[in-house]
This record gives sequence, structure tokens and C-alpha cells, in this order.
Amino acid sequence: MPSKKRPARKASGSARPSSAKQAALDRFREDPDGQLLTTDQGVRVNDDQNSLKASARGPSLLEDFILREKITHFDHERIPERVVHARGAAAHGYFQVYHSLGRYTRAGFLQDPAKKTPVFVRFSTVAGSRGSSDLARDVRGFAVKFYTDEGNFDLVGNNIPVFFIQDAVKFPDLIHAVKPEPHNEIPQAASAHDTFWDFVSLMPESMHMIMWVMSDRAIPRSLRMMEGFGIHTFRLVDARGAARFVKFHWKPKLGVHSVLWDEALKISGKDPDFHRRDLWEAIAAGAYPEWELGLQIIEEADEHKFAFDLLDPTKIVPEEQVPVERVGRLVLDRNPENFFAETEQVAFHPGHVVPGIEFSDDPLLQGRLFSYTDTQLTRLGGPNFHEIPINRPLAPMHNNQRDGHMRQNINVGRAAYHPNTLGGGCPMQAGRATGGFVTHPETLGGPKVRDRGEKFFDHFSQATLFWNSQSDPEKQHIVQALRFELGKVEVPEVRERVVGMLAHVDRTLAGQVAEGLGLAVPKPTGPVNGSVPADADPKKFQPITLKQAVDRSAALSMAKTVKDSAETRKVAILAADGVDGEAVAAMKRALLAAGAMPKIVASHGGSLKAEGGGALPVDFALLTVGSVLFDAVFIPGGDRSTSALAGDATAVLFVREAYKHCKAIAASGTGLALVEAAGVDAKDVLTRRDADGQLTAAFVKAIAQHRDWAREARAQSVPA
Ligand code: HDE
Repeated sequence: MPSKKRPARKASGSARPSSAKQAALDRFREDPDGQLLTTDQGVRVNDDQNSLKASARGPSLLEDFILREKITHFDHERIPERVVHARGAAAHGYFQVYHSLGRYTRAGFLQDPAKKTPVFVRFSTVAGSRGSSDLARDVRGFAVKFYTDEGNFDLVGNNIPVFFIQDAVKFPDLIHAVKPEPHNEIPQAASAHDTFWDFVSLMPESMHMIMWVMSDRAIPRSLRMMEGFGIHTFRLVDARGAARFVKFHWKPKLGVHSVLWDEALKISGKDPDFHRRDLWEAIAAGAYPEWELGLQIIEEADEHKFAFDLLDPTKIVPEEQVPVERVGRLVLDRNPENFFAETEQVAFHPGHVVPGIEFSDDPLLQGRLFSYTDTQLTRLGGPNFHEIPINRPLAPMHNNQRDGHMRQNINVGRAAYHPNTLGGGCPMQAGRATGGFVTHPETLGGPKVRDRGEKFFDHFSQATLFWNSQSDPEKQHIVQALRFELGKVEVPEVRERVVGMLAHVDRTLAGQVAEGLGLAVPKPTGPVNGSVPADADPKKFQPITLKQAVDRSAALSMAKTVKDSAETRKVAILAADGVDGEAVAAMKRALLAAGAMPKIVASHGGSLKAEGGGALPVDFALLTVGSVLFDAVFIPGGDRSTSALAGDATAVLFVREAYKHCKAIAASGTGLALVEAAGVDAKDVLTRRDADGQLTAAFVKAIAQHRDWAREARAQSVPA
């Protein structure tokens, strides 16, 4: 009989808070502890090492049902990856409102501040395949499934508040353009290639989004340090049936932070799972990621008062015009137990709404309402994907939908139709009073046309607003990103057309990009608009310019984000044998107290001999990491340690890169020797002879600042 009992299960190292969704998932959890190996039919297996053969050296027998079952199942383990957003990472948690939102919506989960609604959140990149790097320059998906008592509500958003296109009909074109080119399947998870920029160069409506994806927003430091946006305008409907427009925002507690492009490239080599690991480790360590839900509420009567159309997903509503009201918090406190069962099989859909939350007529959203169920039919293999444990609502589910591939519910009785008497009329329709979904009676009218609203043709004003709102370092990063991306484009006319388009956003921007590409600054001629219908008057498709209410918006710049916490920041303590053990201990204490994650990075694995005795366990050997995987570096003293590191090219490069990437660096005692060997300016390094209270406090403060961007230009001269 079984003897080896596994240790009690811990969910991915984190304490497992109980939630209604967890209890529901537990019904499906296999618990192999102490169990015997069986086939899928429950027959106990005696030999899982040898197939059945006609004699020890003879051929395998077809009769071997154990072998056949095992291999058949294996052959079918893979399902199609998501056509977009294939690479993702997810976590469980909860959402709670600060106070009742009854004045805006009847949605039950937004009424009671004592109520915790279970959620499952999946973050993703858009263009790459499942195995691509987390650090691709790309939009990040930010999809939240709320398991409310009235059914599932999915807020399927991104970390950027606008999108490339205005109408769903262009989505397949956009995705075909950005995905690897069809003839050679190159490049993976990258927009830096001809087809993407060819498409962009013909689609002036993409320019606002292009500004965002060429900014550092597209290379986040952490999934925990990104904003989220519902993008489209939605509707909230209150108990009296009154509707208001709403924009959804997620504001991260840790602020909005990004890495540099050079780091992104190097992280992709050193740890392509950087974001997924970061999310997992933070949750496992109990540092639960947190966001506030923000609402921008717009009265129906104000629909037309803006210099943009509320239905246009390439526009934001500036926070200066409509402030973001923070109404609740989202906390992620549990890692999934099985990637496939949860993260891969979860099926989001912007059409999953609950009473009190509805759609607007945004033509991109309207198209999405069709796409998401349709795609699951292929990806998850049939119409019963809602029965997969991660997708099941907590709210009771009763209807007359029946059968289909992999049906799991056993529906009973004769009547699978409505109305019926043979089933006692059940299940019955719910009236508004019993929570029935009643669509807001929006008045519609007008001719049937293929067209878009007039203000949709203002393609550049908000792109300019974004550019004007950036700090100088942020502007420089946008210029560099465009130089990189367009530098990879082979067809000169495509490059020129894009620069021509940039000239409509800002002349300086276009000039700087053109200079990097060796192009003349283009004359501000009218942009080519590729999306003109065959029989339309092209004049109608010329961009218009509408004066926006603000020409700068602080919320658009990451430089203005929260910078008050060193929590979960990874700090490398560079050391070798002979290190000053006390300096290490003091710094570790201070960093841990600030919620940071200090790690000893040493010239070898195992443990280090500290100066004057004692052993220090090593977290990482230098060879296995790189400073790009850390937020800051501390170099403790100790003669032998620092002279060994100063002579070690890997350690020298570690400090140099941290310096060039504008990270906080501190050194105590003889630690400065390594700073000198790296050729970095000691003025930019926090120093003290001992790791006393002042050094540690100054270091923690510098880490909370994320980066010292003012150093970036100076650091250019330090060799890489
Ligand atoms: Fe999606 N999108 N999308 N999208 N999208 C999918 O659904 C689609 C759009 C977003 O973690 C697919 O289940 C169309 C905007 C996220 O599982 C698919 C259009 C925004 C995720 C699909 C858009 C998004 C998806 C692929 C234009 C931000 C990942 C697999 C009309 C508001 C969800 C799947 C997850 C996934 C279609 C545009 C966000 C094919 C047709 C705009 C976060 O249904």
C-alpha cells in the first residue's frame, strides 16, 4: 500500500485564502496524495515502466491498452493557442468597493463594501506566441473575471487606454500585419518589421496608439506596475434605469514603472519569463499586487460636449476634464495551481456583463462582442467551455442549452424548452426585481450605412497631447523606439510614410526620428489614408484637427507616477569571499523592513566566507543572472571581496549596466573599488564607509524612485 505521503499542499508557496471560487475549484482538484496510479478508467497500474511485449526483446503488442491510452492522451495535450494574447500569466484574488456605487449602477457586486468578489486576472502580451519573451515591446492585456453573485462580469482591457483601430472590421488586418510575416514566420513577438509599419503608415487613426506603444508603457517593469484600462466607453445603469457613460481604469498601488529598451532586450535572453516569475514570486512571498478601480463617469447629456467622440477607442477622456473616481480595490493573493487548467483555459469575453453594466456603440467593442465566444469554439473545442471549472460562474446556471462536445452537466427531466408545462415552467424567466437582465432602451435611428462619426477623423490631436505630456527622458525613449522599429523596416517608402505621419503629431519628434534613419524631415503633406472605401470621396477621409480642452495631461506621463515604495524591488548584493558580513546584514535588514527583496549575488554558488568568519548563503551565482534582473545594487566592503569582484569582468559589467540603466547603486567601505573598476561616476553612487542607518535609508529612498533618469545622458559615455 502507499507509504509516501506528500507534504501538505501549499498553493504555490502562498497561504491559501479561502474564497467561494476556490471552494468551487476544489471540487475538481485532483489530490494524488497517497493514491495508487490508475488508468483513465480507474484500473490500477502495476508497471508504468515497460510496455507489453511478445517476449522481453520482442515487438510491442496492440493489446497494451495502458500504453495506448497514455500515448493517445499525450498526443492530444495541446490546444490551439489564443490567436492574439497567447502568452499570459494569471492569478486569483478579490475585488471590493470602498462604498456603494448604487448611485451609478445596480450591479450587485458594486453595492456592499463588506463584500469580497472573487476574481481571476490574466495578463498577456498580444503579438507573440505562447513561448515568446515577456519583454516584447507590446501592449499588455489586463483581463479581469469577476465571479459575482449575479453571474460573471469580464473587464477585458489593456495596459494602454487607446487602440490602433476604430472599427472591428480592421482587426484581422492589424493582427495579420503585426504577427510574424507569413512567408518566413519572422519576427517573433515584435512589431519591428515591414508589414506592421506598412499598415500603420496607411492608417492615420493608429497614430495615438503608436505614441503609447513606442513609449516605455510597452515594456513594463512588472505586471504589478502597470495601469489597466477598459478602453471603450461602457454604460452603467442604476436601479431606476438611468444610464451614464463610464471609462474603467486600474491604478496600480506600486505606481507605473518600466524598464529601458536595452534592458528589455537583455532580460529576454537572461529570463524570458521575467514578468510571469515576478508576479508568481510576489504573490508567493505574500506581497499581494493591488490596484484601485477608477471610474470616469459621464452623464448621457454630456455625450457630445467633448472634442472627440466618446465612441472612438483611439481617444482618451483626459483626467483633467473628467476626474477618475477611485471606487474600490483589486488584490491578487493566490497563484494558480495548474497553468493549463486555469490560465490557459480561462475564457474572457467583453460580452460577459451583469445587470447594471452595459455597452456603448463603440464599433470596436461591438465587433468584440461577437469575437470572443466564437474564438473559444475553436480554442476550447466546443460550446461547453463555460463548464470548465475556471469559467464556471458562482451564480447558479440554468437554461435550455443542451449537449455538445464534452458536456459535463447532467440535465434532468423531459423539458428542454421554454415555455413548458411539463417541467413546471422551469427554469423561469427572471423579472427585473429578481435580477433579470434588462437592456437599457437606448434610442437608435438613422440610415443603414458603413461609416463612422465625424470626430473619428481627428487622428493626431490626442497623439500630440500624449507627446506634449511626456517628460524629456520619456520623449527620448519614444524617439529611440521609433528609430529602432523603423530601422528594422526594409522598404524605404514605408519608413518615409511613417515619418510623414509623425510630422502631423510633432515636427521635433518627426525630425529626430528622421535624423536617426538618415531621412530628410518630411514636408507636412496630407497623410495617405489607406482605409478609404472604394466609392467614397477621399476628401471626407482627410484628417481633421479638433482643439482639445487640454494640451498637457499629467496622468499620461510615467514620470508623474507614485514613487513612494521600495516594496518587492529586487536588490542585488554583490559579494565574494571576504565580504563585510555586518554591512550585508545591516543592509538586508533595512531592505527587508522596506519590503524589498535583497539577494546575494556572488562569484560562485553555495555560500560565502564572510570577513572575520561566518558563512553567507548565496542566492545567485553571477553567471546565472545579470543586473537587468534587479532594480538596484549594493556593494558591501571587505578587502578580499571587492578586489576579487573588481578583477571579475562579469561583476564589473553588472555594475556598469546597473549604472547605465539608471538604477540605484550603493557601496560601503571598500565597495567603492568595484565602482571605480566599472568606470562609473562615484558621484552617482550612494556611499558611506559603513552600511549605517543613513546609507540604508538613502538607498531605500533611491530604490523607491525607480530610476535616476537624469543620469541617462551622462551614462552614455560609460562603455557597455
Ligand atoms: Fe481582444 N481578443 N480583440 N482586445 N483581447 C482576444 O479572445 C478581438 C481588443 C483582449 O487573457 C481573443 O479568448 C477583436 C481590444 C485581451 O484570455 C479574440 C478585437 C482590447 C485578450 C479577440 C479585439 C482587447 C483578448 C483571442 C477588435 C482591449 C486576452 C483569444 C474588435 C480593450 C484575454 C480570446 C485572455 C483576446 C478578439 C480588440 C483585449 C480573438 C476582434 C481593443 C486582454 O477573441
